[in-house]
Amino acid sequence: MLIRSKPDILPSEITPRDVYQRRREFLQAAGVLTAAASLSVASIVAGPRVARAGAKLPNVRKSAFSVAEEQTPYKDVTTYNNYYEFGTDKDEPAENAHTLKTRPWTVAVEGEVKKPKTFDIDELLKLAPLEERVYRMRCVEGWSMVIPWVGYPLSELIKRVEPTGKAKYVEFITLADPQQMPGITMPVLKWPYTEGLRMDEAQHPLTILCLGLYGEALPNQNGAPVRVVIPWKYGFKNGKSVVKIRFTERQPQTTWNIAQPREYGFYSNVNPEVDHPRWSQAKERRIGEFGKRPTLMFNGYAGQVAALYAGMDLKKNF
Ligand SMILES: Nc1nc2c(c(=O)[nH]1)N[C@H]1C(S)=C(S)[C@@H](COP(=O)(O)O)O[C@H]1N2
Ligand SMILES: [Mo]
Repeated sequence: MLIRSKPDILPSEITPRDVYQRRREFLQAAGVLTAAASLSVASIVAGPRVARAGAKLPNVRKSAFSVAEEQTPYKDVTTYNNYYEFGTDKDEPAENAHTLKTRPWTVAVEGEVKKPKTFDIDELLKLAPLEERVYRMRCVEGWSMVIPWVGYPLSELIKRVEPTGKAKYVEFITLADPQQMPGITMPVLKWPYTEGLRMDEAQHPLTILCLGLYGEALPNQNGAPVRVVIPWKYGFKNGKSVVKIRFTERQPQTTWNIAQPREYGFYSNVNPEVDHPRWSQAKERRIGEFGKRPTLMFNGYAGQVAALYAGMDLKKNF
């Protein structure tokens, strides 16, 4: 995500990765990297390899909602992150998020519900069968990944708290603890980071409460221990390290909309026809690939979600 004081952050953020990828591809093409040498050269170029610390999640079943595209390597998924509470550079969350304490952890579900309840994280892990959901993810900055998330439909949680007739929206409030999160001391965003969905979006079967990736508990930098994932919307809608879920009658405020209302709307559906005021959204760079590919309407999920927006002007409701 971009802040006004750093208007050129987009190309400068993407460039170091391009350099790394190109160099690696070049070395491979030139035959310089044998299977054995490739690891060590890659780690010199890219820094130390990431330890896989996440506990394996039990009984994860496959889901028909997964896409069959090539998955972004674990290393990229866990070292190229946006998590401003741990710093605004892509590599900072992986470096800094070890200070996040993910136990004990609770998620308070409140507002327009008949059965408000505070869920313990270990209860959430067992609330519904865990599924692997391989989703395309698209950041508003112009890059994308394919990530095998683990979770279950958010609707599983929603139905247990029984929303009232007044519930029209769901607000997600994430952790904001300066003791654990060095980035909170920087006034780059209004903390806590909050996001929101309309009820029908929140109940859509693609929307998941996410507890892991690559078959393991979520790494801290990816939003441990629990986040939301909504694959047809820009990355910033996918709030990390959620501590509160509130059902509301009025459309909730969202962090990026507060920061830059002209640039980040409430809906934030991936839409190649609505440019960001400062750059085109027509194409994206899949992390690990050369060149760019066209961005698809609703990130390729139009068949499943377009009906949610029938009759809406998506240029106005961006
Ligand atoms: N709490 C919180 N959630 C957040 C963010 C953040 O800075 N803080 N960044 C968002 C943005 S801009 C993106 S692209 C995704 C990145 O998720 P990933 O690092 O797991 O790929 O997280 C989103 N959720
Ligand atoms: Mo993003």
